[in-house]
Amino acid sequence: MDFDVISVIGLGYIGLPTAAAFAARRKSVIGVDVNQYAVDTINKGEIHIVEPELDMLVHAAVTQGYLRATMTPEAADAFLIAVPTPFVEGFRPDLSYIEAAARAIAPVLKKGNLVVLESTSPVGATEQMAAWMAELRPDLSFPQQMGEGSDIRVAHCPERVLPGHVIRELVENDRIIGGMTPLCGEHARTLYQNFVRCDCILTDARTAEMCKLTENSFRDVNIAFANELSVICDRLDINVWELIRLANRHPRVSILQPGPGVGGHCIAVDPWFIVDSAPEQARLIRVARTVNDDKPRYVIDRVERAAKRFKEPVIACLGLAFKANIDDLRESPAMEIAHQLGERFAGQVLAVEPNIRMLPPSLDGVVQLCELNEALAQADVIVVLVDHAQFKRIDPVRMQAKVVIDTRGMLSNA
Ligand code: SAJ
Repeated sequence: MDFDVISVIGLGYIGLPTAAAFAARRKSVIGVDVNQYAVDTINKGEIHIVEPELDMLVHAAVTQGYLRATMTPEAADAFLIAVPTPFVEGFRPDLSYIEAAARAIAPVLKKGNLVVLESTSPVGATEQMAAWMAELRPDLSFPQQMGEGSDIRVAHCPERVLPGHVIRELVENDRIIGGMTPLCGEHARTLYQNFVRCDCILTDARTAEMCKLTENSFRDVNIAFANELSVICDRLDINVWELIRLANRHPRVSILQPGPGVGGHCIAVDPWFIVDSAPEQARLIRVARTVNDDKPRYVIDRVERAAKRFKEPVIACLGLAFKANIDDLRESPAMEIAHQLGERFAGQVLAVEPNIRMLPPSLDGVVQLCELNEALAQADVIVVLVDHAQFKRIDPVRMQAKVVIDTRGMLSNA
């Protein structure tokens, strides 16, 4: 089986690097996105998102003619769907982007095509995607109807890359590939072996879906353990960072780091897909989500208590991104904390975020974006929300006369 033309649907944080990775292997790649700005930017050889090294890859792919973007799907040998899967009211998964993508490519599908769902999805989503395509193309057979003899092959291959390290991890991470039939899996493996240097391991689609959710839930539960420890240690007057360092000297203990909460589009979302599909059974996973979601409120309470010592306290929030050394503010606990503090202490809250040039609309007029030096000079209370590299270089002397609330253990772990 040959995959000469590959179409990637969804040119965001996952789709665009993946499209560029295939293009770098001299495959002809058609990127499809509903966002006109993204399509135009990519066709100029530029990028609309921030990810190290991606700009060079996309520039090369476009100028050498291996990658082009469009808003309308076209015929290809393989289709990869990398669209968002957020949740809606009641933490229920929202498959509407997958449905829209499946319906958009259905008209251009032809016998022998492979369709791979990359989006992190609840169990059963790949089968559902195949059903949507089958509904629109009664002239073609799909695996749920014809098994190994189907015209169209369908598989799930969840993305597993870490933002900030996407280009390296795309190539170096193992891939879990869940075919709707074993042959579907084998076709998908052949496709990914174009650029994946590590193992492509085959399973069925439902196990692959659950595997991705399990990975992120495992991390969420473990961060919740660290966050709960940090609250217990505050109560018992113990330095949680030292405690974790000591406990981790045990050969079978490896505790993660507490923080102001869990952000991003993945770890704070995916566990809910498991809870939604098995609400009675997923008790620990649900509680972990709640523990992590409660952490920003706990931080705000601490800041409010600390601020009581001052008549008109100036509060500096260090960091707005959802984790260190990135510019991504999506679902960031730091944003939530800065926002609530800004409303509570109007005109007195400064925010330092070296990775952005202007505040997002939700914080505009609520807090004041300022340089690190100015914030350190003016603040009575300093709240470390993100351990960006720039903050780690702060001379501790500059914080001595301040009240410091360090949610990341930046000072204790220095
Ligand atoms: N965090 C802590 N303490 C820790 C580690 C992380 O509070 O010890 C917080 C971070 O500050 C951040 C959040 O958790 O707010 C998530 O950050 P992360 O670095 O753990 O993960 P993401 O969301 O950037 O990427 C995760 C990764 N999954 C796992 O490591 C199991 C990545 O491999 C996935 O591809 C990605 O989710 C995804 O797209 O699903």
